[in-house]
Amino acid sequence: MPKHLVTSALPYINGIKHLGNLVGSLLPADVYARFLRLEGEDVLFICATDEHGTPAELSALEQHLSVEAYCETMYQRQSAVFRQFGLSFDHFGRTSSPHNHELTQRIYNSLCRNGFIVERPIRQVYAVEEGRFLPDRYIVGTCPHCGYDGARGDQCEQCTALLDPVDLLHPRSAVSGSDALEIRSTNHLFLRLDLLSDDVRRWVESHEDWSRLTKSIAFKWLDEGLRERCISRDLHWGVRVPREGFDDKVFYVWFDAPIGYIGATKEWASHDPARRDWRDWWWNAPDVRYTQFLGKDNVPFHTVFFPAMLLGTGEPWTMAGEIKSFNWLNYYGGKFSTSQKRGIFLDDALALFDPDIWRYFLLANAPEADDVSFTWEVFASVVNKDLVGIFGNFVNRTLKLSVAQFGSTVPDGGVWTDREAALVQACQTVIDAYRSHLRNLEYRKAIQSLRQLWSLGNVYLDHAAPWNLVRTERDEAAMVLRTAINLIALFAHAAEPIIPFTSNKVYDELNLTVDERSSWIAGEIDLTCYSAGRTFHVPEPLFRRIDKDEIGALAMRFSGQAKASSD
Ligand code: B3M
Ligand code: ZN
Repeated sequence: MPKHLVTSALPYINGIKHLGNLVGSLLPADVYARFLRLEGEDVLFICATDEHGTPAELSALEQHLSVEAYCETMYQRQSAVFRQFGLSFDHFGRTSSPHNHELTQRIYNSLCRNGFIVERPIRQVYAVEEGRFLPDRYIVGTCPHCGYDGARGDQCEQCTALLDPVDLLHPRSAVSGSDALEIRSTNHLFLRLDLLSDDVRRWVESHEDWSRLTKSIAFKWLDEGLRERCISRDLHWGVRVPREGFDDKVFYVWFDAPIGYIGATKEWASHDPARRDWRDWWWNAPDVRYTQFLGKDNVPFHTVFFPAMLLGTGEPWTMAGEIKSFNWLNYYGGKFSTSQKRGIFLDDALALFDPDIWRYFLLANAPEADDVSFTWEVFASVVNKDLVGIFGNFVNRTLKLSVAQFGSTVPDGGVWTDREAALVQACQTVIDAYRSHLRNLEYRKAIQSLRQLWSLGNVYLDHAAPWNLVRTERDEAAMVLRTAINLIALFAHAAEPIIPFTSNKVYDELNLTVDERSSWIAGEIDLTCYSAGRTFHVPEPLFRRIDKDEIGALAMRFSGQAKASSD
């Protein structure tokens, strides 16, 4: 039986992430990990903060913190938010961990030994007063295209033109403001992607089953021809380059970030060395099936750059079997942006609605085939229709009627009819489809199936009409309600990978035993196991309706941020 390694793209450390980050990798990875665990598979779900690079240094500078202190604070905040969303990482690590530093240097050394690293001089901007080379983003000046005077050396945020620092008019250091800048030559390291191109292509071609999005981006890069890529930077914050003359340099953040998947696994294993070995997952481990989740901007790094690094070592590293990539979730047509604070951020989202509301909505609208635009209207309509109208309503009407007629124990009496046998059949068909969608990483289809399953409950009740039967056929009414209560448990189990908090609430209300709680929908469906005489509570409505006024208020409240995008 294969073991499943699951990773989500590593959220960058600067700032609380937004809904786009959540639906673009973290949440689908969590649902998959939860699903596989429920299916009884051996799963390791790994994530970490991606901490190196210029943006972290610049954010720390802005907040007058050392970069270490800044990253520590943000790591704690990100971990807390992800926990509140129910992301069930086996380990949430940090790319700044010693494990990652060591692995990064080790992989670099192997690449060096195999002749895939070359040292070349490049011309860089040097800040005379600070006595250091400045990365592109550390240089600001006036954009030659639009005249914006805060343009960065890599890109103008106003007109989005890609820039070279030498293009800027009146360039100055973003750190000190000093304009005493010179162009000087300094040596850097390059990874010979050109030499690794054939190996990478062969590897990509061996994965015919990848999605169109993943494959098209990979081949676009390969077809354009891979060129050697600079993997060192003139920074202090990062993984030291173990090479003479490189004391003031660190590795490029995209060099050590993907190694962070391995580093975080190593850290996880170090917490229980008697029972865990990171090599079981990453080194010479043909029984591992590795699935990566990421947004489309990260595809080139996961289909070309990271694989090239691993292949270049000539060592038996585990490589991705499946790469599930996502398009963008936009905010009213514009991009969510951490740097521009546009869109809905995860801490605000949690203050507004329960995590399950977001989890369900985001997966129902996952940007799988295309970019998707978030609007409060669509959000409210999904919540009101599916969660309030279908699942919540079924639970509520079933338990309320049952209590009113038979008290708060599962009613006794009556025998099954063809209607119940047909119900089991129908549920079975939908559940089979649901499980196969989850296994195939088709989230929208999975949610459609879940919704369809829940609907079977309401259809059953409408058809059997126990509110009429209670007057004439009390035994049959009891049997119908008992069956419906069993359906509630079944529905909650099925929904667990998607809305785990709600499922657990339902388990509580139905007083499920420890064993019953951990049961899953893989076996044959049994709508009799929750038997007569057991006690339950009627929960508060599981979800609340979002009305027009509230939608208006939300759209208003977040419109400032949406508007800021266009100025
Ligand atoms: N940190 C990209 C991002 O934050 C990134 C992913 C790294 S995965 C190894 O958009
Ligand atoms: Zn510009």
